[in-house]
Amino acid sequence: PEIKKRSDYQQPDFLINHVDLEFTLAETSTKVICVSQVTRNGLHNRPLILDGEGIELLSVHINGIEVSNYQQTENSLTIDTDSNEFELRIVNIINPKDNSSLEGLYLSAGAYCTQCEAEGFRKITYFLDRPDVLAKYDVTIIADKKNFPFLLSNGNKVDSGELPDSMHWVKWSDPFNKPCYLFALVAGDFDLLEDQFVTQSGRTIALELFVDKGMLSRGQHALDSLKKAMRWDETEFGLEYDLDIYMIVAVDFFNMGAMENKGLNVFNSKFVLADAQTATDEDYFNIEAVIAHEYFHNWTGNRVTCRDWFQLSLKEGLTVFRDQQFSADMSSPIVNRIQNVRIIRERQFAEDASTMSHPIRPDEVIEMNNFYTVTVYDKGAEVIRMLFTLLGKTGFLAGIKLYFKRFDGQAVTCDDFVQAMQDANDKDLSQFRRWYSQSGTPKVVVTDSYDPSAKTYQITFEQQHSATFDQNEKQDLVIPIQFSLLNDKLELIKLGDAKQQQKMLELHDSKQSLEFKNIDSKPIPSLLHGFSAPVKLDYPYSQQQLGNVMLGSPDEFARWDAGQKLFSDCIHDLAGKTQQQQKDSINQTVAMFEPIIEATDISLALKAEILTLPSFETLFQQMDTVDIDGLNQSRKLLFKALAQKFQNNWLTQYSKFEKQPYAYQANQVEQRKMRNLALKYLTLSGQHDVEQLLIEQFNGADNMTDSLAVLGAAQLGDLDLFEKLMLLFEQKWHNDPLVLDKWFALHANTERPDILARISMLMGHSQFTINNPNRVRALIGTFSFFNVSGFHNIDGSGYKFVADYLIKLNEVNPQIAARIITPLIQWQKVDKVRQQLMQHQLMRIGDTKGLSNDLFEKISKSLP
Ligand code: B3K
Ligand code: ZN
Repeated sequence: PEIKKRSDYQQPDFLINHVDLEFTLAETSTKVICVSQVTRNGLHNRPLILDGEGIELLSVHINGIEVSNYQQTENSLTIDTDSNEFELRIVNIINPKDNSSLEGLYLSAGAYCTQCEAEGFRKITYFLDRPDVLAKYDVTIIADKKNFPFLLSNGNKVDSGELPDSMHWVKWSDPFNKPCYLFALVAGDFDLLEDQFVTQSGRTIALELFVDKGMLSRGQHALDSLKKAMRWDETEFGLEYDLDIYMIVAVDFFNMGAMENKGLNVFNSKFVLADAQTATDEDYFNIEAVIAHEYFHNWTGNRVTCRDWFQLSLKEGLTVFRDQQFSADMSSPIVNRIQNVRIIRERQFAEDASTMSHPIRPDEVIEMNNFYTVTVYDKGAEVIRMLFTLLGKTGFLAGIKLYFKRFDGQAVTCDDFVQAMQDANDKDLSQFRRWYSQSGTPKVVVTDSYDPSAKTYQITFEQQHSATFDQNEKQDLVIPIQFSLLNDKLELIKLGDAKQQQKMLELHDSKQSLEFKNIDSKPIPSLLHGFSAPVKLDYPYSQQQLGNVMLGSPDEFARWDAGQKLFSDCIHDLAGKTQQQQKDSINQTVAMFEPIIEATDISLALKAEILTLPSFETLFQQMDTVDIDGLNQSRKLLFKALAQKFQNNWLTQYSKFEKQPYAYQANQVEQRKMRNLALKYLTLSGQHDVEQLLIEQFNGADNMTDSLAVLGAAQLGDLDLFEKLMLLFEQKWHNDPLVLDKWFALHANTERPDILARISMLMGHSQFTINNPNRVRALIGTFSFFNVSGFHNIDGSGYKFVADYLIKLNEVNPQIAARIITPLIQWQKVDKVRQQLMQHQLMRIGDTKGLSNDLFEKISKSLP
């Protein structure tokens, strides 16, 4: 397969400014007529080369005259013409029914829908499938009226009519220029939830949410979220919606979360449907976030789009940043920030440590779908956040304003974005731009010294960069570091002349020092407030100092982070110790958390976060080489000790809050969070009456959060009750695939010797199908990402199991296969025996006949 390089970018040879599409929908042979108004771009006589994949071509006309002197290859159509301006008419057939890749036009449980980003439009018709070709679209859809009463596309409905044989048609017109990746078509029978939104300038927007029949009552939260997002974008960014109608369709078969097609978002039903019985607090949260994310794309992505796919972070990093800010405003900023950071530390650091390491703006790509990554999205958002920190909110918004003024309606680059930020603020961002081109996780090493006689304190920050799999040479970056200093009474030391208590250092040299005068005793630094940069921080904290930061830092993030470090240090230090030493060390750490349980100066939500152990994945990323079994064991030891030491406190926390009928509401959410954390600890503490508690909560729960928490706790405690409750759960929900996914995932994540047999059996469940990404992610994805003991079984059976499955999935849905292979290519930190076992399986997959580009790219990079 061909490697595409960012540096090879060329303007398109031709432009298309108007497209007239007509679809006659039929399951195995949908007819597509595409009439494009084409103009030659610049002075040249190169032919027109269109992209296309899996298309049956019927005819080509230029200016009404049929032509036959074209050349077809497996994925292109070359047409030679002298005209500089012409109408191109292409008629072709596609087969939505057999399209299991869920890219292009496909069937999702009987409904037609499309997914064109990144390069799926070429599966619909021959076209210039690249984001810098912007056109206006008129779309006519023809289908049987009974099965497909709703025929939808982008923009406004402009006409419709009846046809013989109970067929009908609808015509849509989108007044905005767009690249073809934002094209969408949906046809089906749905329940429709309708509402309105009045914009800040007084325009009324029709809001329409399409869901599966019978699911209407589960759509309200999504619709409410949409209205909140629309208002927030007006008040925070001054951005108003631009069409008269905004449609969202929820479908069951979908490769990702959702898609921001202009005026017609298509969503994975998981990110739309919710009610108390079937969705958890986390689901409610995610729905609000994804609805907002797609809505925010209307400006950051659609009105201003990417020039080429290497620039993906232009829209994704920025839009993730925007949805994070929105979520923070809608609920608890600190809990949100912690969640963002968890993703970076668990997944983005892992990606950067692996053979898939790439900058947020990649330089080389084989399959674009492989670059919808935590690096491009979440590290991309961290880079935007650093701009926000460096420029301040006012400066940042001035940059955004200039960006839209300059580039509205255009397809641009990450550099264009940074330039707008630079010009609006008159700040030189040339060194900052390296964040776009450099991969890897920087390390910031902090050292300090105190001179008691001179009463001066010096603190030194040094940035260190190691080579990554994709890049050897590294340069110094601009790293904003927010911090403060505490004295031994945990009071804040004033920094600088103003009464400033928090300082921001812009670290741009490899090493920078700051000196503070009139300091009475050696301060404790509280570092990287709010996770002000996506780096690993290294300061030789003593346990006591960490305890002090956890209790006394003015920054809630730093407090949480200090607690996490106390836990991680303890876990990592257990290796190689005698049992007695382990016990002592654990007791010492655990005791430090006593004041947190009693604390009244933090929210319940933050308290629950502080009392949650770092995940296995986070701990994994803190090491250069990992003893998998040892780490897993050590984490469990500490978990159990926390459970036992605070047994009574957990019971108090568990019983303290009065139960209210379920509502997705901040105070209820945090109470449930604490209660269910306490339930976990209680279960783990081995108290004999905990089963009673679990059964009572399971039977009494009026919501999915509380029911699922019982299952999670019973699983963690390795109780027999787990199996019994799982059975009851399955009986109750076997007709509800979205709920059943939670059940599949719980099974897949269980530590048991016969886990593979269990998963194989579940693959035969009537609700399981390899064709539905949600099912596959729940069962196979959960196993490979999270079932540490099963996946990493030293006999290699876990790796083989996943490999076998990926070989099958490669044929059905390469995109999903390439996602699930992630844990298998992250062999760099595990022991040599496992490394070999993993690589062996990678080679087996690599040898598969008909290997997709998606898997090829990841495997070929990851083999030595
Ligand atoms: N832009 C889409 C992602 C498309 C992924 C293509 N493999 C969703 C989003 O980021 O909003
Ligand atoms: Zn996005």
